[in-house]
Amino acid sequence: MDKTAFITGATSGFGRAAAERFAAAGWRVVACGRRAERLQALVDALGAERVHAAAFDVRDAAAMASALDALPAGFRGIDLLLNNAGLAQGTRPAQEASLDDWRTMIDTNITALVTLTRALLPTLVERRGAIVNVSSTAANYPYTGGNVYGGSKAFVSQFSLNLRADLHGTGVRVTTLEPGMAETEFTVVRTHGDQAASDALYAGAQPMTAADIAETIFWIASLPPHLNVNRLEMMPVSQSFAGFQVARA
Ligand code: NDP
Ligand code: 8X3
Repeated sequence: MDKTAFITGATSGFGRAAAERFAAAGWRVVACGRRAERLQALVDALGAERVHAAAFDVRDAAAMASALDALPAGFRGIDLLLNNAGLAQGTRPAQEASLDDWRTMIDTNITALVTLTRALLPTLVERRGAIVNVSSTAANYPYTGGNVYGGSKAFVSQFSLNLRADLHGTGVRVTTLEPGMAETEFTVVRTHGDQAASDALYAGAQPMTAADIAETIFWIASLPPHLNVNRLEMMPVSQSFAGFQVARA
């Protein structure tokens, strides 16, 4: 196996599970995130020949550029970009939400994602690689308190489909993955550190796991090169749809 995956958000949740899955299958992995000690733990567990740690904040364009410049020779030919780093911040309705939270989501989920994608596109085109962008069911179904998070993920989904159009004929594959409820650090981050709220949300719900998502991403990346999954929405069996709300006078 002579392939390299560039995985953002590899310190936790989907990204860490994906780093482990791809490394186990013999891929080289560029593992990104801010928590350098967690990236080092991945290197220690999976081997420096398999994993390169790139610690930077995806919102910092200069730090991103430096990390790309500093990639070792064996990790420069990117075959898969997994745009996974992202977050929700807050659950309050828009009229009560924090503008700082909104800006953090836009900077991370949108601006950083397009910045990194633009930087790696020449390599991906050269190598007829693949892009998997992690969106969300929140891109497709509005819910109270979803506001900018849902909007940012709708951007990710639509950007992915438009990338597909622009990359027509290059052989580069693009997928938008739209998961529903999965237990990771997502809700602890969303609630600014409320572990009890996170535990309560997932209790008894049999949510998807990070390993479920990683396996799906690995499947997408391992399909024959003439196949493209455009968008893939997934949920745990325990989750489905609810109706519209009605305000009564
Ligand atoms: P986690 O909180 O477990 O992981 C998020 C990852 O994103 C971490 O590795 C974190 O790294 C990284 N990250 C966040 N902000 C930054 C930043 N500014 N710079 C660099 N890295 C950053 O959550 P998930 O694994 O669940 O989330 C992964 C993706 O999946 C997100 O885009 C999320 O929106 C999406 N998603 C999650 C669902 C869920 O139910 N869990 C469902 C649908 C989509 P670090 O903090 O070390 O920088
Ligand atoms: C995460 C799923 O429903 O919390 O993207 O928005 S949800």
